[in-house]
Amino acid sequence: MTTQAIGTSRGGIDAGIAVRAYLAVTGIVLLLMMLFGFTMRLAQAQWINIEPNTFYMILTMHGSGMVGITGLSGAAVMWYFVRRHVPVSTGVFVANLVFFLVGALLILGSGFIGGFAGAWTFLYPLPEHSGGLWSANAAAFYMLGLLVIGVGFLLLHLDVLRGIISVYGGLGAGLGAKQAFGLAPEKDGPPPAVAAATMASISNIVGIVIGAVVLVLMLVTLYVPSFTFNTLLAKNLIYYFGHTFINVTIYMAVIAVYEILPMHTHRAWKTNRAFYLAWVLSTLMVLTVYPHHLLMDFAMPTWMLIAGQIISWVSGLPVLLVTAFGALTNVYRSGIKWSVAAGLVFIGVAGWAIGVIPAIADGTVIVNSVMHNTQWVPGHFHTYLLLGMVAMMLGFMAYIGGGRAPSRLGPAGLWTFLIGGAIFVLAFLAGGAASVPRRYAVHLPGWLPYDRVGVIGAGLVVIGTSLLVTRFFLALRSPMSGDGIR
Ligand code: HEM
Ligand SMILES: [Cu+2]
Repeated sequence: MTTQAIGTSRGGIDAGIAVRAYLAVTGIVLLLMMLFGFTMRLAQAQWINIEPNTFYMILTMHGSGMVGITGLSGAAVMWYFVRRHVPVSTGVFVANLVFFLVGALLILGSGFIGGFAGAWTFLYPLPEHSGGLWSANAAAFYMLGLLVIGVGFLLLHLDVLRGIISVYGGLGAGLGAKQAFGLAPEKDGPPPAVAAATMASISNIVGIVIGAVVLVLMLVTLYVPSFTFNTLLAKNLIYYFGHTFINVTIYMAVIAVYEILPMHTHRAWKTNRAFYLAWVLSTLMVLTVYPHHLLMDFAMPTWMLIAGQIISWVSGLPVLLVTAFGALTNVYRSGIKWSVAAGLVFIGVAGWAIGVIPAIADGTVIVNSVMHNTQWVPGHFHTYLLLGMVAMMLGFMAYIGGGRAPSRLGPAGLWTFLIGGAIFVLAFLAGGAASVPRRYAVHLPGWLPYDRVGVIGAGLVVIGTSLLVTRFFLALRSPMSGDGIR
């Protein structure tokens, strides 16, 4: 692979160590958050007993922790690969990790010490009205934690865009806009990592700024109760931010697919006009699709809901299609030698594609009015996040730290993760189809069979992920293997 990328350490922190630090933090936080999820599933299955207050606190910590850690690890994938093409600052990259850790501590403190349980979506005015369960300070710590994490990501994405502009001359060129519209030869387009990083950074910058606006307003309402603002506006701003941030985690992680599969097939990833067009379109659509979270809000302007529904059907699709098709054609008859890394990123594409189908169904008004707030929703998003995004990211982790780890650990981890993951998400989807509500601490007897199958799947996911993370940590002991980053 390319050695000595453009941004290679100019004194100061070594980029290889920084990426490994990101992944080490990811391994630990991911497993911790999975254990939180496992605990919730055990409680719903009535195999353990926890207070509802504690359940909702754990739900809040799991939701924000998972969204945060997929963001962080997605950023590691993006930065590692985009850095081969454009100059980026290792200092900013490390600063983002520090901001993340500080924010994560604030958030964990708000939950485990302050009892904050307003869900990761902190829907206004819930944080302010805890019914005595948590204080204004606890809610403030939570929101400050999100703000601090947002600042880190903002700096990182700005730095990535600065690097892209310095090499390609503009954001349109970074996306391959001319290629998308047939105005320039396909072969002169940016590499896939650059197009994806441009899209991800533009979207996340807009989303984070909007998120910061609503967080600051809500912080004021905590201490100045006479200050209020429109709840529907707040919900729009929050879901704009939340939808964008979580979607961008996938758009960053997918870069691992574009880079790792070709190393195994010895075929370059084909970037044609459709590829660039897909990335241009999703940059536009990710900004307009969030109203699918508000389909049951009758006070929303109808045209926005209709737009949200239609764009939901098409917004994820272009990039998904070019990626799935690209992955299949890259692998087909290539004589690929599968490794754990290649297997995981391939599973990631499949998990993403499969998970989007029930998501699109739910983004449709008539389906949403039945499935809204059932476990259908965690069913679809765990499919494309766990079996999609996290699988791609674990593939990246295996690629960075694969080399000299014991050989059995990887395949055993991969299969346990895959089988467990499938059982786990199917249990959610089946529960949703049977109208089991989401976000309920206490389940009725008729719902328990779904929950119990879910526990088994979740347990296997935790075991499989532990094996893969252990493999990564064991590989850290040996000198950095030939991934060309030093
Ligand atoms: C072992 C793996 C995992 C387990 C056992 C697990 C378990 C759970 C459970 C039980 C819930 C609550 C479902 C309900 O509403 O009834 C939940 C919600 C959620 N999970 Fe996971 N999960 C896992 C992995 C992930 C991953 C990888 C992500 C990635 C982002 C994630 C993000 C979320 C989010 C955003 C929520 C919604 C929280 C809310 O409703 O406010 N989870 N999870
Ligand atoms: Cu959404």
